[in-house]
Amino acid sequence: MKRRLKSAARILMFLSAAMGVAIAIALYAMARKDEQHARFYNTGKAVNNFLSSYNHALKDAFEKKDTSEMEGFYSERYVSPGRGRWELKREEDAGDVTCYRLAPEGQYDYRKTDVRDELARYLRGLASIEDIKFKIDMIEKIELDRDVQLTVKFILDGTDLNGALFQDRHFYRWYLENEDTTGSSYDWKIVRDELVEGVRVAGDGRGFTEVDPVTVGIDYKHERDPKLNIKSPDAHLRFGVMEHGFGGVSATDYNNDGRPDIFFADGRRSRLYRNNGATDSGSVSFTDVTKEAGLDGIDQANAGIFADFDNDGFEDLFVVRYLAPCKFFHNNGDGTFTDRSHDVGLDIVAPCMSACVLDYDRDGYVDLYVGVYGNAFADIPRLPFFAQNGGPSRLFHNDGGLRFTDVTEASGTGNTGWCLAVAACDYDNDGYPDLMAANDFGRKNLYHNNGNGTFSEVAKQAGVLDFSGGMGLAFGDFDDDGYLDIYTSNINSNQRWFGEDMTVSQYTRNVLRTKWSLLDAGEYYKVYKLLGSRWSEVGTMIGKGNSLFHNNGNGTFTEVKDSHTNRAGWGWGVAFFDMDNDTKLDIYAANGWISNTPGTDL
Ligand SMILES: [Ca+2]
Ligand SMILES: [Ca+2]
Ligand SMILES: [Ca+2]
Ligand SMILES: [Ca+2]
Repeated sequence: MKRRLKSAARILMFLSAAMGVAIAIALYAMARKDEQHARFYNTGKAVNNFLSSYNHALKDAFEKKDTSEMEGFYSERYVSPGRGRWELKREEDAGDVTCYRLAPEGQYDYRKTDVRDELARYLRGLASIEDIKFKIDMIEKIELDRDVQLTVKFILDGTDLNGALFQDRHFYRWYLENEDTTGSSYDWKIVRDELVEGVRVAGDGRGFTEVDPVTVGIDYKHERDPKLNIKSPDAHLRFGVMEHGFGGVSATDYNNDGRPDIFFADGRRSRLYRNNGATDSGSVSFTDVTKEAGLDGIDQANAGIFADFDNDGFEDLFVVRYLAPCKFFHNNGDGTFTDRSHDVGLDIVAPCMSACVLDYDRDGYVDLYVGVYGNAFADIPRLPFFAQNGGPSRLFHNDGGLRFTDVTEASGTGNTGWCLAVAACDYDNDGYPDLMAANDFGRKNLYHNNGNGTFSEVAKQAGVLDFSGGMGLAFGDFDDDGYLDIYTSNINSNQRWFGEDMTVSQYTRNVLRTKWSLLDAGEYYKVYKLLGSRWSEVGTMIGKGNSLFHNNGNGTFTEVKDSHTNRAGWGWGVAFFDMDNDTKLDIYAANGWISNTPGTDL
């Protein structure tokens, strides 16, 4: 017995020694990787500084009409074999704008003097510059501190010699080498460049006329929910970003006079403006009818959803509120509303953010789906790219007029992401409306309506996981094939390069060293199950911007990557509409964020 114990102790000692060695090796390997990551980060930062200097020098060159300083950015060894000259070539006119594409002319080798002449020619074609942006798009290859192959995004807003407003969006592939001889600093030079893609869109800027809302009677100014003001000592927000996430606007004809009215959902005082119609001279006016309609005093509101829930011919109002009881107002048909929130069963309290209506069981009564975010007072998004500690979003069945039943669980629609937007449409044309949800810090959910009161989550199979900071959703058949396509809004970041593999693995190492590696192991496994071997790309997916998905007509979607619709800033709301009545759907993508100093927006 004693001998057995002794040998067990020996084995145990050997095992712990082996484990100790394994841990030491792992920690050493991790430290080496950390150091590599730090060099990756510094190289990236130095390249960003190079781009920023290039940007300023280009502006100076335009103002001084002298491109000699630009030569300093190109190596004496610069040569681009077979590059040829890049020229803007006019494409077909698209409505009231003109599109040009940058294309190579000839196939001869390009030298430093050729680039200088090309830049001078380009700048001579401009009458004014409003803004220039030069950013890293992607780092394609990197030898730390030595050379970098990257794609660069160049955006220039200005006017041309004919007075047209235009924007150039060009992508170049630059090969940079560090020509610093001291070995301790960075002196990047371009040794070769290639054209990836270049587009110019020009127009007269008069497609729409801006009207000061006050001149037409709309004196509304947005205010935030006071409880979310982080400057106030009472606001104990764990997730402070929430203070910016408020407000919404709806157009509806609440009094059936054929003219769309406007409702603003507000943090302090929501407002309804009646559209008085146009006078003979064409001028339109609105009147603030909030009080007389019985809608005064609605605060903490994120969205006003108008729909005729009881089929009496007048649009009723559901108000989505954040951690305050949601509201339901019955439209009395005489220009007034009555608060029926409690007796219809919709005075729910949750971090509600958005809502949409759909008659999911086709009983003739519109049902309601409410998108629920996370509780910013109690939580932060658990994982920045896969937060599942929000919600649940909720589906309410309309029981035939003015009574609703929560059917979230039975229907399988309780999305637990930090949901910012929901939308309904019958994407597979089976006659039953389906549901989609956009989640902040996560993926999209697509709920296929099975036609029997239940839904199946099919985002992965349908190809619309679309990992990012999901903000908005829109359905529209942009190619007129009879199947509704999807446009989502996400974050497009100038610092997307910082989300590349090396940073994701750095993040993984950091997590491994904390208790979270055990606590969140299940969440990481879920991400892996969704993305498979592509999991390490999640960092770049997050910052890549809005997505346009074409409906293949068989229940799946394909992202239209060359549609030029993804770079719309930090996306918020999105909509399809036909701006010029040519029957082809256009897109309006709102964006907005509190930007830091240029180049540091993530
Ligand atoms: Ca009604
Ligand atoms: Ca229904
Ligand atoms: Ca369907
Ligand atoms: Ca379509």
